[in-house]
Amino acid sequence: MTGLTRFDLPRVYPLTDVKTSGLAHADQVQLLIAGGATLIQLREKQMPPREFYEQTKAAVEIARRSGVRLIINDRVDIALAANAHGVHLGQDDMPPEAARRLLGDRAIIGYSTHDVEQATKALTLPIDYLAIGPIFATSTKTDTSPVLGLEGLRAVRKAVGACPLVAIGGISLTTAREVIEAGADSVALISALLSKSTHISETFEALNSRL
Ligand code: 3NM
Repeated sequence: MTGLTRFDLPRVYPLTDVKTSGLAHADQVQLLIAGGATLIQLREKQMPPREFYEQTKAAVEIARRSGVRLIINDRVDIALAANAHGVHLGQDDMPPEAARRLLGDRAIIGYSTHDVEQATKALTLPIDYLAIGPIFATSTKTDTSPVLGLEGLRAVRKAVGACPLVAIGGISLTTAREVIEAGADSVALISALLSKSTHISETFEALNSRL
């Protein structure tokens, strides 16, 4: 296991989403950084790879200038080509072992899990943090597993010990605190941060200062 006890997660972990925000990835990254984000994931499910690569390059440049770490959802190739800090992989993406071989020891690798069994199995993988979700119902992602609730999250925390743990799925500005109290080190959010796209920096800052 590489580093499953060493990676220091920020309390709030924003994910970009062009559909929710109506903004390019680099613009979302800029606004999130202005609000105080230090770790950001680019999440893109529709754009042609060429365009996503260009947007990723622009976002990486902005992030590196501010000392912010940028993680790419699913696409190990684009993370590598655009010199991002790492990738976030789902259960059906390239296996973390293969991604680690391509990206090297210093890359950040996150991994999505959806129940206690998957989370426990992931503890031996060469990853830096685990994500668990959906905690609550969400309309941002359609192919989600059953909702875990706060009880499910507590059970996962118990099963994974001190492993860096990100909670995701349907988390709002008002439920974020109870999600942290139930055992998450960090809350990952899309719609709660991005749907009011004229206030992304302010929304991030307000949530971050409360957690
Ligand atoms: N992954 P929102 S739920 C990207 O369960 C993602 O693994 C999930 O968006 C999982 O904060 C989810 O708008 C959607 O609910 C998160």
